Amino acid sequence: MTEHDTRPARPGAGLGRPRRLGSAPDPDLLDPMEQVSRDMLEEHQLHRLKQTLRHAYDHQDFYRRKCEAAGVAPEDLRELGDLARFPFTTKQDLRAAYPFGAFAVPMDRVVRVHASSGTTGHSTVVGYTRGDIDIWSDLVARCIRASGGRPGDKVHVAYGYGLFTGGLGAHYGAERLGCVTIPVSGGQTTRQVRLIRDLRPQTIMVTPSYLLTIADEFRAQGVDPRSTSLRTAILGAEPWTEDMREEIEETFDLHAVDIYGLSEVMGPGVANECVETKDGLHVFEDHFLPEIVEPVDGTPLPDGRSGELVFTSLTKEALPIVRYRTRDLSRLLPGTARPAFRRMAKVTGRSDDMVVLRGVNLFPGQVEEQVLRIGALAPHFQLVLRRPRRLDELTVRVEHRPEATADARAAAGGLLTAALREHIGVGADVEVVAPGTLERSVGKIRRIVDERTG
Ligand code: DLL
Repeated sequence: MTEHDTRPARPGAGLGRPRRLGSAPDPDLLDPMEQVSRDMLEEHQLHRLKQTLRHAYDHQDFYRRKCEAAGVAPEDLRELGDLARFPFTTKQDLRAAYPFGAFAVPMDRVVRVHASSGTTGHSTVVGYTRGDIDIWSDLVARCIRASGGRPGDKVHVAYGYGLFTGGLGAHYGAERLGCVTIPVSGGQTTRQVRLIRDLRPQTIMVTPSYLLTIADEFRAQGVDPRSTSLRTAILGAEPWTEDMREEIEETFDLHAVDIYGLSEVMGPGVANECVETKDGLHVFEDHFLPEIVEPVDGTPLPDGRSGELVFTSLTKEALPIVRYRTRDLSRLLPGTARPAFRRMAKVTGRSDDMVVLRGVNLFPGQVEEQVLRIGALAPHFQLVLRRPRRLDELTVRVEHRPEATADARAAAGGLLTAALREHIGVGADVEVVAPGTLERSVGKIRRIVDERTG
């Protein structure tokens, strides 16, 4: 690093904890909108929100019909709080409009489509005008910079390229920031490792679960992952916990920073953590208005309360989206490193990934926390659901670390069962299996294996 280099230092480098965090970027590096006052931001939001509602109402049939049924029209919005009177948009609305029915511009203005990674039924197709791609690129550039990346850095993109928004979204943002963009996509893990060793990127953009797969491959090749050139990992597209952050930072000696987004709202770059605080993700509120609602009945909840995230786009042209129900669970907090933008707490899970076991609600992230607190266990686990006799049963299948002693391995299962009971209140069987037994992720990981029948 040179004297003028504003990139954050590596976190550990033998310093031990507490981790030395990077410093805030030079204000000259920030977008003007990242530095405005909250009042000025809200003025912008109101102006843009009025435009978005008008655009959606005039050009999105399904949304106009919903507004008519609810008895509201764009002119009813006078202040930001009036948004709560407008109907939600749901995944079902977008599915019913498949493939292009939700587009609000003529097809000759659409320059790109992506599709959501829907696990059930039709996926949803989303579209972008040239202007949308431009703003998306700016926002992902903002994310990389907030994570510690700087123009001239090499960025290894291991999110999948294709209909998934991860690869191309990251790619355009890295180019926009002026980085040397390495478009690797997901998979071919041996090659990922070779490219990291040979091209020496400073930044990697990848799902946290796939980064663990890459770490295994480094070790398999006899290379310590801490010895690589990587100093920043921009991780998202799936939930991951603070314990996982610690695991990954320790494994690679880098800063692990959270990036959030979803295709229906844009793709990656709706919110991102700032490396100097790593305290939740600043929502880019000049382009997206976040709300938290009660997941069952949709009642708006105040900042600080946990519930389902809802987003309204403020500048999108091809697919404006009003009050989109994400099913992601989080809460809104005041801004820190970017004071005007509120933060969203790390997503704890999706309401569709919630397992209800004898009345107790459980998310894979809660199991992840407990697994990672037991030294002998590796961060590779699955939740297997079965229904042997009318009642659901959960088995946590988890790998032990290769270096764990026989005694530690023997004790680990019991420790995890006890921790799950004590901290989450569920009774689960634990099967400790050998390293490399469980399926590895090359993108978004599947944590829940549902073997229930009937
Ligand atoms: O996953 C966009 C993305 C790509 C985000 C790369 C970040 C990095 P979809 O395939 O539409 O888009 O899936 C969106 O993924 O509703 C969340 O459930 C989950 N998700 C995305 N980012 C995070 C995150 C992309 N940082 C769905 N933490 C969202 C937790 C996340 N969950």
